[in-house]
Amino acid sequence: MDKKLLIGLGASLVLLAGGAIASEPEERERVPSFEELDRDGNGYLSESEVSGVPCLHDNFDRIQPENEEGMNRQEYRQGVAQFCK
Ligand SMILES: [Ca+2]
Repeated sequence: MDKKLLIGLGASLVLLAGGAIASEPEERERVPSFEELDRDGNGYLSESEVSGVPCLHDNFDRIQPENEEGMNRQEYRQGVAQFCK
């Protein structure tokens, strides 16, 4: 088997695996709790702390945290209700 064919097969497998992950509904709907996300425990979620939650991270500016440290518990709840459906 030549190298190009092997590379092509490998790329197809990666695409297939990616599609399987993207269509997994449980992964998309589960949003970690405030406590899980607040890694440094300062009571605010920074942009980097929500980086694993696209619905919050992508809308970080729209959720508009009042505090420079990030969004507080109430802003987190509103953000989840509004953007993580
Ligand atoms: Ca924090």
